[in-house]
Amino acid sequence: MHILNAGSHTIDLATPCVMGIVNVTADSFFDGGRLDVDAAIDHARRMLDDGARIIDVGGESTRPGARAVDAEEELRRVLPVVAALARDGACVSIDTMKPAVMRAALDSGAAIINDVRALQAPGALDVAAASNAAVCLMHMQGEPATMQHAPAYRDAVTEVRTFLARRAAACVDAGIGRDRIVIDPGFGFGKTVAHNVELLRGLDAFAALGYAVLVGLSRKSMLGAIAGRDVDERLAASVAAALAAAVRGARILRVHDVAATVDALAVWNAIEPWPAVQMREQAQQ
Ligand code: 7PJ
Repeated sequence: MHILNAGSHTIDLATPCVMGIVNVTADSFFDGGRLDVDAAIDHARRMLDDGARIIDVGGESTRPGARAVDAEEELRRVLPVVAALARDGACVSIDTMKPAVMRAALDSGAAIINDVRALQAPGALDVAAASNAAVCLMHMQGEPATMQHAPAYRDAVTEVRTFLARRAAACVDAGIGRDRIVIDPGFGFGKTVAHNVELLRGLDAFAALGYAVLVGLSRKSMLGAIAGRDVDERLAASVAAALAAAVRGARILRVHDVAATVDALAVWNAIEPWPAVQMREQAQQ
């Protein structure tokens, strides 16, 4: 089975799919974000036309040094966007660390909780368990404000994989089925360029855990470091990274550039088989 169950949506992950990023923020690192709700909705609808399977809506930037936003302000930004897209029938993911925002977004029709803190905030796991939404558990070393100061691992792949396996097990213990769980190594979240490369090269070890793997590499600074490009010149590098991840078993690609990524996947799809990643079935719990 290669299925992700997310609220009323059943997402076929036999081939990789694309999650389009919509930032309703003032200070996101690439597209600057859009505080204008209508512009954010239009942008998301274009991504859906371009082939995005999921739209990830965020109202608080997690980039290093970004300003924190309180729950009320975050909700004011994201809820109208979540509600409009959910009304369209889109599969909407809410990118937040706050349980109150998770709950309100689910009430407005979100089908996936995407949490860079892997549901470790008090109450977050309970919100997810009380719903039928899917969850994306991401690894981060440290805190957004300081995570890039001195990231250190003995063995990045082993440490990150162990953390994600533990968080996924906590979800299963709380009653969240494996068919609702997504794991993500968290590229750029408390990692040097060398750590990120190591994690991407070792991505099959994450896929082998039996949960759907999501990666977010789009326009990130590691690609700037490798290609020597500013953020607005990282399209080709981002598409290459997305393909490299998909070949190693990633099944959800979180990107800004939906059309280009969908095209690249279509070409690969026509030529090469995707690795048969083993998603564990519920019966095996
Ligand atoms: C990620 C994310 C990521 C998941 C951001 C950016 C920075 N959520 N939210 N994975 N990155 N799951 O958009 O580059 O890598 S915010």
